[in-house]
Amino acid sequence: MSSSRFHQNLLALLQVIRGWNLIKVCFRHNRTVFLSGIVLVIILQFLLEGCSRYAPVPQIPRRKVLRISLTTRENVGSDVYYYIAMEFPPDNDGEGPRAILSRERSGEDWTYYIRLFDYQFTEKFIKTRPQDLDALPDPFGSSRLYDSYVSGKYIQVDIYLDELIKPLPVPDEIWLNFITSRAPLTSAAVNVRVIDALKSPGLMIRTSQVGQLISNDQYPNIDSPDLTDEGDFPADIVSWWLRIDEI
Ligand SMILES: [Ca+2]
Repeated sequence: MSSSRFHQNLLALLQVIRGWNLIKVCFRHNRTVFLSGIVLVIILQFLLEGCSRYAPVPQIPRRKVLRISLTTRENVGSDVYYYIAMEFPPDNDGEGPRAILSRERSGEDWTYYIRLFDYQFTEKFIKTRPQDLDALPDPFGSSRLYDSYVSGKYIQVDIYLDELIKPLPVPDEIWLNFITSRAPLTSAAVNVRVIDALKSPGLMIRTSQVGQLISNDQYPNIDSPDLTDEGDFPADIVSWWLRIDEI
């Protein structure tokens, strides 16, 4: 040990002895004050520990995401219009969005839709008829989008529910339909053929049922029929599922 290190240690020892002597003097002169101080320190330490232990942990609010997955008979086609149509209360009459893409009843009971065409996702709220039926949908890059992709026969769309329906809270029922065609939604008096869609009485998901898988297996009565025309196979939805997750 060097002499300077030894010197430092010696000084530290002397300070400890000096401090201890001071405590002894205090204790001797005023034992009550000294004991009260110790009790006060113990109480303060207990309170501080208790506060830190039971302090509320800040909660990050969780958000609900509606996940929609469609599978087609052949690879998703660039010339097919894929519509995911939704209807929110109080509009619903128990049937959901109708599979009608033209003429007077076009987009009947559609509140909102997501469209996939030429591998591009777009979206539209239908508030003013017939203008919103004929307008081009908006790019689907909004705050509602959580994720979306097309891969082979799969179409996946995940959307934030709290950004889908305003004002909040999100209603407990959302009605859906999946509709395909080779021409877009229009109010014009033309014949837009619906290739595939869910059958009436429609599909409803409850937003309170977080984590519950809803699929075509549970709804044979409304599932979209299988197509027989081979040219329409990219537009043939053969299976689908929905789920609401909290993230
Ligand atoms: Ca089908």
